[in-house]
Amino acid sequence: MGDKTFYITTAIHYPNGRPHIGHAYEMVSADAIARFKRLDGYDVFFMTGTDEHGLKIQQTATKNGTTARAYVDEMAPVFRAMAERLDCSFDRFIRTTDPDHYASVQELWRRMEANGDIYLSKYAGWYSVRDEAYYDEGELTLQPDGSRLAPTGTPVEWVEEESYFFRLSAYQDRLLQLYDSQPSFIGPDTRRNEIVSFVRRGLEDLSISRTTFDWGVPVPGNPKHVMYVWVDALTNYVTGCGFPDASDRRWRFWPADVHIIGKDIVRFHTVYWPAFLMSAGLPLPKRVFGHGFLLNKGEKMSKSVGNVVDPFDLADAYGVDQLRYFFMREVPYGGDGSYSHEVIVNRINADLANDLGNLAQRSLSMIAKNLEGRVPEPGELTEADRAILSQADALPERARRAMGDYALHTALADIWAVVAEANRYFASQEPWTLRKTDPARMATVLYVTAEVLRAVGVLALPFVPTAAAKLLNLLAVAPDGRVLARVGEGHRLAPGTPLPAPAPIFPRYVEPEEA
Ligand code: ME8
Repeated sequence: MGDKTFYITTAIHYPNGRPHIGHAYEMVSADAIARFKRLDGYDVFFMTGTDEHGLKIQQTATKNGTTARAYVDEMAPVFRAMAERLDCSFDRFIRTTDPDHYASVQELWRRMEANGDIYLSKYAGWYSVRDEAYYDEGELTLQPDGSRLAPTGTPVEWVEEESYFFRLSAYQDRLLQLYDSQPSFIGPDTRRNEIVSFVRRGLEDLSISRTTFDWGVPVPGNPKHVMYVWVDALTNYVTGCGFPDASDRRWRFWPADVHIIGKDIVRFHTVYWPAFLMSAGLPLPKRVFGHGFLLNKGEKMSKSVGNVVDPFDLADAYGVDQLRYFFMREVPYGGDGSYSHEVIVNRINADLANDLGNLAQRSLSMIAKNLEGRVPEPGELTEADRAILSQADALPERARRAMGDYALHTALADIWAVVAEANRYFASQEPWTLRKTDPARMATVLYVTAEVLRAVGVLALPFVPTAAAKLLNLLAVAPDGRVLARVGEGHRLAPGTPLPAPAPIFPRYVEPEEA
């Protein structure tokens, strides 16, 4: 472990239904970033989890004839199982019902109160139960029947209750100053612009407690109130680092390097969350990155439309690595993308089975058949050899740059560009012809190809962990060689090393009826 730390979180997911493809997408993409940073020598803390309080959960539980507690105890493990099924390397799966979280949120509240930012008043406004948010009159659309809809399309109702308020209005200048002095705080840029103009329009104080239901964290000193679910939810990020215990060994991870969240909750993370932290006197996260939405052939997924795609079914149908690759390669990170069977099959067969799978299979079988299954002894390198090797050697730096901007799709495109180039190299060198005409040259070509595959294998680990590990096994790369620092000239494969028998790493996807 290096001494450079990296703390990355996903949003904590509402377990008021089964996980959907959006949850899977967020988890997998955050996992790839976490794995990439580990590969690059960072001491990484990766946290995901479930957001279990609030009216919506309570209502769903009641509808299911059970208690909120029993309901979340049944659903949270399904989210955890999904993270495990998708090979996500989380270090903690936090639940907002965890006892240490209660202690943490209540302490954050006390600190905000001690700073003079919390006061008791009355709240009256248009509330969407489904969004767990109040909306301004001006944001609503009036329906022909006189009812009103939130901008998200959900119904709102008029609610009046005694409520604690957070003095958000006092933070406008400090927030604008933050966006200005730390331009990378909000990514991608489109999201940043939206937030800056939202905050410029002025901020109202925020109602942060509820008395109309009790499934939440009690307000310290006034347990008639439970905390507004977003105060509770956002605080999970510091709970994970041991807050309020600054002597906890995980506290070294705070402030977070990045919160990975979806575009719909950027406002909560870049307006409310930094204001709460400023009020409590805690350091702010370095970056909040809002990824896009995955749509089902262009349509937003929703339970009412019936097009929610079960991530467990997708993993069974296509394979975990295949699904992960599709998510990260197909959709430019930060933008929206759409899902369809055709596109995913095309990606699996073209990029994985053909480009990488075949190249590995062909070159490694030639080594097995003609070179006693040992890493070949290269002769003098030609211009073509040096060109492809230098492209492979440049991958760590290129990937660091792309991943530094959370351009996961670019990192993958760069890796697969080297795979494509290696295929062209292999085809033009014709090692199968050299076998008869110039076996020494064949050995060099196979050596160079194996070296490129080694670089690709290491670089692909964060994205397709199982298949990449298989490829590195086939190349007899030791565990300590599976890091970015070992890619390149100083650490080439040692000629003569015995290799295991080649085996396919990416099978073609065959339609079940054809199989
Ligand atoms: O918002 N495509 O939970 P959530 C991609 N509990 N991402 C999607 C998506 C889609 N179709 N639909 C949702 C919450 N997401 C809160 C978060 S954090 C302190 C509290 C993303 O279960 C969404 O943007 O509704 C969010 O980042 C995450 O999935 C969880 O959504």
